[in-house]
Amino acid sequence: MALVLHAGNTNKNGFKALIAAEYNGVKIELAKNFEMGVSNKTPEFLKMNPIGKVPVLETPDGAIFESNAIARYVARLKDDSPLYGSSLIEYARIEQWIDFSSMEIDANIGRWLIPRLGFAPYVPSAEEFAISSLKRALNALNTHLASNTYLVGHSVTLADIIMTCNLYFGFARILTKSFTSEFPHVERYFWTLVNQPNFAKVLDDVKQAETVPPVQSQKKPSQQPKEPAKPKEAKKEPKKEAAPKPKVQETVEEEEEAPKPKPKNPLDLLPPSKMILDEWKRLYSNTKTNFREVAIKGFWDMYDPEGYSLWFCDYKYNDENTVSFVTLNKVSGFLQRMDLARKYAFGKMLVIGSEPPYKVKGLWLFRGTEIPQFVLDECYDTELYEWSKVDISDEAQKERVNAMIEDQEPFEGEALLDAKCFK
Ligand SMILES: N[C@@H](CCC(=O)N[C@@H](CS)C(=O)NCC(=O)O)C(=O)O
Repeated sequence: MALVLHAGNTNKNGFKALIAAEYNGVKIELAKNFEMGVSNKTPEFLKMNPIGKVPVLETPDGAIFESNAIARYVARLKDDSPLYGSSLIEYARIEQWIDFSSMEIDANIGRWLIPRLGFAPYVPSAEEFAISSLKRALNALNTHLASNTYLVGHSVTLADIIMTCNLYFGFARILTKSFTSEFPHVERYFWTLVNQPNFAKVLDDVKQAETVPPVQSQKKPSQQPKEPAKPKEAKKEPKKEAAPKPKVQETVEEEEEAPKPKPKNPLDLLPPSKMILDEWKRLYSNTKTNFREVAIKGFWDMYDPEGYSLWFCDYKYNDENTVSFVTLNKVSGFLQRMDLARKYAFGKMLVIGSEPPYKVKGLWLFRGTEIPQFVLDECYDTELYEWSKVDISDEAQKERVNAMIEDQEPFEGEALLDAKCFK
């Protein structure tokens, strides 16, 4: 018998097991035609979970309820799965972060959100307490993530899966950008993880809440949806191979609209430029010798200050770059997230220093005379850097551009740990 998960396909508690299954190559089917408030009230369902809550996982050995327990089961289905760590201390730390994420993060997000949606009494002093408890927890998480890419060890574990699912619910519903910007390492962690392929197969199109939901009048028990309402698609049978891509739109059913034509990027509407970005990228990649004479000279011959701009960026939190691979991962994550600007940008990122703390400095060439708005809006890493426009009438600044393009070492008197190129 296959594993069958009973839950609607917007249930972040169900996502925990689905993501763990992607990592472990385990097949989980979603219960057919599951309908919240109906399917979980049947006598058959109550035999699996006497309080009728979802998710429930049916296994060949019987049912399991409680989403963390279900996710643990899936994580352990594969022998030696890295999701569960490789030593007693790692195992304990994974459990530590699972509990922290459930009790300190998820519970406080719920205490803030649920009364606002009218599903519990709204008490301002209780809300204040929930927010301050959540901030206290996020602050601790932020400090941990300043020098760790993952919660435990050097790869994704079940703790990251559960933490990310809980943050996902918060980010999607109530944790607006102005709230999360106080926790830049949590933001980096969250966006990096939701973009990992095994997460992205389950969590589709993650969008951060733009506003804190207004306080609604309290609903009667019968009106209370116990699980996020499903988008229309949820009633369809899940696809066989892949977990269905859920959406976090919970309390309001959305009408499905015909796909609108993709709006043109405003940068495509700029007057044509004599500089062809791809030509520069080709010249950069193909120049193997005489880099100064060929590539750098070629760059300035091509450069069009009316159609493009050059920017220096400086990481604001260099003091926290105490671990080399974490620093390198941060920079790689930034470059990954800049993928959306590939047609409009070229960049060099230098990780500087022979010992910690490492400095991260970069040079970016953007189409247009400003940093494109969609880059500022969609690539949150841009906020982690101080940006200054290169003044090309200043020879010293031009020389700094050359040194960065060339990976000149020493750079500003220091060795380079690494130089990464975005092209
Ligand atoms: N601690 C449980 C929470 C489960 C839970 O609250 N499920 C909600 C949907 S997200 C539910 O089934 N509510 C139905 C009800 O309360 O009757 C878990 O992690 O599985």
